[in-house]
Amino acid sequence: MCEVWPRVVEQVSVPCRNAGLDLAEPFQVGWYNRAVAAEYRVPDFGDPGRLAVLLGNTRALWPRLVATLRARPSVAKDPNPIERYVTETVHSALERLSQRWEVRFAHEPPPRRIAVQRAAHVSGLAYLSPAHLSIHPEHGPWISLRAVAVIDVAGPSGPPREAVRTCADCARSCEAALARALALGTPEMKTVEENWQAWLAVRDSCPIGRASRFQEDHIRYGYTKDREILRRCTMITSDETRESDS
Ligand code: B12
Ligand code: SF4
Repeated sequence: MCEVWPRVVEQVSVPCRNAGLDLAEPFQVGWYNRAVAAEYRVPDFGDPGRLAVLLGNTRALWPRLVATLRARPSVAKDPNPIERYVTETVHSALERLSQRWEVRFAHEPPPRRIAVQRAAHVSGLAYLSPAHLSIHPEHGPWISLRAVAVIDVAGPSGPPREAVRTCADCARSCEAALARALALGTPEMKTVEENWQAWLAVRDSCPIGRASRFQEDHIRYGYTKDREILRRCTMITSDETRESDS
């Protein structure tokens, strides 16, 4: 019998890709739910064999995001513009499906938090490294993981996929870089923002995926959340932001 899930994945991934969320990895929801503690599990519609799709992005996101922020000043003014953009993009892709669906975003706090790097590992998208970064075989650590969608249709069968063991034969330069970053303070978002260059050095220490390094503005905004970067990239003046977008 012909499987339905590849077509469903296509229906979700094409609009996401067009919006810069260019990574979509299908998996069986039970692969993930069995690998994580109860508080990180996602709904499975009563069947661990249902389809799940991990959505993320490479450097493809930034130009699409900037174009959207320019066209829709209210998104640019949102306190968390990337989260809003990702949420709207994924919801609009899922709303086109005829099946039931549920979604959890990587930015959602507990009790809806997901262990999205574990999803990347069991789906085969990216290997979970000693630096606590998910390493994609082509893009290295230069990926962001955004959401897990669960769709009420039978998913891929068989055992979990093995992520390519990117770290197997590596000199592990990331470990020294991680130790240097940790020496600057407890790893909380505030200390990451204050010492962002040291945390950036962790990613930069990985030899995989250097050609996929994010654009400089994307990097700076991602680590510092400095709104000035968005203002400069989108060149939105205060007059423009007063005009409402639809
Ligand atoms: C909380 C959090 C953090 C905390 C982690 C501390 C902690 N005790 O958990 C802090 C603030 C330190 C942090 C820092 C950063 N993070 Co962060 N973070 C998260 C978040 C929102 C939740 C993690 C979580 O609780 N997972 C659930 C638990 C159960 O999973 P786990 O497998 O047990 O633990 C994993 C993580 O928690 C993390 N972790 C756990 N303990 C520690 C301790 C240290 C020192 C660090 C660095 C990480 C870390 O690594 C584990 C896997 O190895 C995820 C998104 C998500 N929903 O997963 C992003 C996420 C993991 N972060 C991400 C990134 C990019 C960063 C930063 C580079 C800064 C940034 N935002 O750009 C830095 C540095 C990371 C690095 N390794 O170099 C990306 C990773 C992408 C990738 N390619 O792997 C994610 C997936 C967000 C995203 N949208 O893509 N992060
Ligand atoms: S430096 Fe090596 S061990 Fe570290 S994340 Fe990259 S490939 Fe893995």
